[in-house]
Amino acid sequence: MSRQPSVCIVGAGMSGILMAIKLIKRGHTDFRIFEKSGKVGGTWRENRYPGVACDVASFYYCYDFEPNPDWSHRFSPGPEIQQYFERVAKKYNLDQYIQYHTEVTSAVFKDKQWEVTTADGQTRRFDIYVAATGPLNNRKYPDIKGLADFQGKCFHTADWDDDYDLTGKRVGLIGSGSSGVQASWPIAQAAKSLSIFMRTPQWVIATPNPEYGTLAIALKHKIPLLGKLTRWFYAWVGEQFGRAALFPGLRRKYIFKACEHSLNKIKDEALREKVRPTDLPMCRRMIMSPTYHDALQLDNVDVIREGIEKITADGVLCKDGTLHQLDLIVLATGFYPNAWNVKHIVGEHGKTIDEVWNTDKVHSYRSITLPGFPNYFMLIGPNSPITNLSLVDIASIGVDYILKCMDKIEAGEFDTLAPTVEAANAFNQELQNSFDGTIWVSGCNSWYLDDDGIPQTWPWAPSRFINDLSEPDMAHYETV
Ligand code: N01
Repeated sequence: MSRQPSVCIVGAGMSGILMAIKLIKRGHTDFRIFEKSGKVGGTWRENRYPGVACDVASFYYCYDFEPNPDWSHRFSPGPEIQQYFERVAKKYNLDQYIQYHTEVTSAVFKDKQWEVTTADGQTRRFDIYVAATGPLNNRKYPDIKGLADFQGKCFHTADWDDDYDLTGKRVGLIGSGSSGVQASWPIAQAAKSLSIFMRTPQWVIATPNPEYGTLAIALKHKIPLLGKLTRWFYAWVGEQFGRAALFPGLRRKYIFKACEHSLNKIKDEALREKVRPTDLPMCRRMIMSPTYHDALQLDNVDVIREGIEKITADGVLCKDGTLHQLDLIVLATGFYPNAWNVKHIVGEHGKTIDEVWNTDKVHSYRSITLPGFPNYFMLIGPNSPITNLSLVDIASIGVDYILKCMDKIEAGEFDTLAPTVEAANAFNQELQNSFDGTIWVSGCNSWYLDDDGIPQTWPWAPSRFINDLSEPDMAHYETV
């Protein structure tokens, strides 16, 4: 291939935008981004529920080459994060490369290229396919009897109705993971009442979320090193959390203590015990919230642990026979992980990724490539270190890896590459054998675990991810 390989990027969220910018920075313009919606931002465009924020500090949850001295809080609100990605996309003129309202309906590997068909019926060919669709974009709706019978309003946290006025409303919130926890305080503040239907309590650290004053912001503008130091500091904090999840020790003990300390913010013992998790902190996603424990103690908030029997026209009927009459039901019931639109991606042997994963479980080679799918790359793919590294870092490391593969293609070393089955199997075998001692297998149920109870995370330190993806190991690849 004596020309720049053409690149198809699917998704204009945090990782798709990053891929595009790094291509541009390298002088590469032969690429297209397909985005199913009308805006960039991905997660932050979709998740607009009240209270949405990132549990990674803002100075760390942004691109290192596009620092933002203007972050308003340690954990800035979701709309501010969305504005950041919109601003960066605008700065790099990404609109000219993005095809909005265009869903990819199939991608078939043929004659050393990806034949990509979109919902508008068009088909184009690309040398490289980058799935930048994120690990959590497929909403999970609860399988509760009668949900469709409810006569009030009902929506998922990722489909928040911005026009719905909460004032004076009786709101039911099903789910108490990160989304439900974050939404509790602002809903309780605005609504008449909030009934939280909590099936499994989760540990929540009451992390303070200070606002950065004008002086702090001005200083960060004047001395960019301050922003960099803040970023490094939060990267270090993140690493401590990551290590605590991997093996027992002081870090883990400290986090357990912080969780217990946070729970003790609930003064009423009965309420405290009602929401006390029975599993270990970090086994499920650790939740950070400065307001959750306060929200639970508000007079208009009720925590219901009785279990849902069914939903009726008027509200939620619990197993103890109580009918909770509601105007709105918010489904904070999460997402299906690894929904990569994989039903429509057909590799060189004529099988879709979905078929391959149904036979061999969800797997990858080092989270980024897949045997039988040449020049196919996943950003934040299966088993990425989503629990011990910022997603921005994971995406960035992945993008750099893809660019290194592209360098080799451009240098004429080969046209296509795909990991060998042996290399992927060896990686996955080692991965599955390495979870002993990690917190994720300490006995809880979470979206981290696959159907066999194997975590879909990274069992090693982030340094191994950085190292494993620092350079494509060509001994593990088949090339054409
Ligand atoms: O979803 P979840 P989420 N009846 O899967 C409950 C990221 N995120 O949207 O545990 C009753 O964690 C379910 O109960 P149970 C982050 O990675 C990040 O909150 O299955 N309840 C659980 O309580 C996070 O981990 C941020 O018993 C039902 C809840 O719904 C991931 O997204 C913010 C039920 C689902 O919790 C997902 O978080 C938001 C049923 N039938 C999200 N079905 C930040 O960065 C489900 N539930 C801060």
